Amino acid sequence: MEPVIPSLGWGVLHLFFDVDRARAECDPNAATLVLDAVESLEADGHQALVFAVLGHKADIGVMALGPDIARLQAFQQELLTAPLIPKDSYFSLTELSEYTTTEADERDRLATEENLAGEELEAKLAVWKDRMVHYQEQRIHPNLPKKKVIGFYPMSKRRVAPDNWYELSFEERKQLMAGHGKIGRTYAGRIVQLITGSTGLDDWEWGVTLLADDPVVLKEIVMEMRFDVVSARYADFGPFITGLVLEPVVALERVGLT
Ligand code: 76R
Repeated sequence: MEPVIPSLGWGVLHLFFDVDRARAECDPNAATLVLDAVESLEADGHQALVFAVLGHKADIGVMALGPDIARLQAFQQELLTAPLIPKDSYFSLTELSEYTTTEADERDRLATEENLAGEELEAKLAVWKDRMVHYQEQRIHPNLPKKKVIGFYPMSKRRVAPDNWYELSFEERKQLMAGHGKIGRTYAGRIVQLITGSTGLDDWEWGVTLLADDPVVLKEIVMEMRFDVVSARYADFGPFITGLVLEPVVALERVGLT
């Protein structure tokens, strides 16, 4: 199978299934088919999170990501050999944001907000640069942490006058996104967010994946961002789905696949 490697970023598939109970009952290998597919995907340098979905939007979800989208498609197909009925899906790519703070922005902030200059400023800037290298690498090639809950929803920026995000100047958008980033950073350590781009690839412009140990934090961050102008005025949201991230074998057991 010939690999298809995006020139920037990794492919991300969010897959949602119901269990086909009739087939599952007479298939003694039901769980093994899924477990083997996950194991071989991971052996090929990709990652997968398996989660039991809360509510009846689906029974089980799998978030799979990695460098080769042909490999992800093969994985998607392998899962269908198990007694699973596809319910929904989302395809996106990891990306860097064009609004990421630049070195010049941070230098400016250190000088004006923290009143730093000379060596002191340079030292702080060097620490920031190190952190940014790591941050950007994590956005493009994320290493998904094991948290207890996952939240996923697609979103777009609004394009309806007078609230057309795409008609704002880059400076206006960057300034608004700085406010968004500031709120986001107050959640450091409590939430891991992965914003993946899907403009032209799937029905919305981004997939938002949130991982946390406490489901309250998922609710809090989304609520707080609703009051921030970027979300309040310029964002539209698709359906939300929440799940319990578990060891694959446990997640499968919870939905009746053994
Ligand atoms: O300052 C920086 O350099 C990075 C700041 C940053 C960018 C550029 C950032 C920080 N985000 C960025 C881009 Mn975000 N984010 C969302 C949602 O529910 C909602 O209202 C919105 C869904 C959440 C919860 C969230 C969380 N962010 C984006 C973009 C791309 C916009 C574009 O390109 O036009 C979207 C769609 C988006 C949406 N954001 C943060 C967070 C959190 C927690 C942070 C801070 C954490 C961190 O810095 O790692």
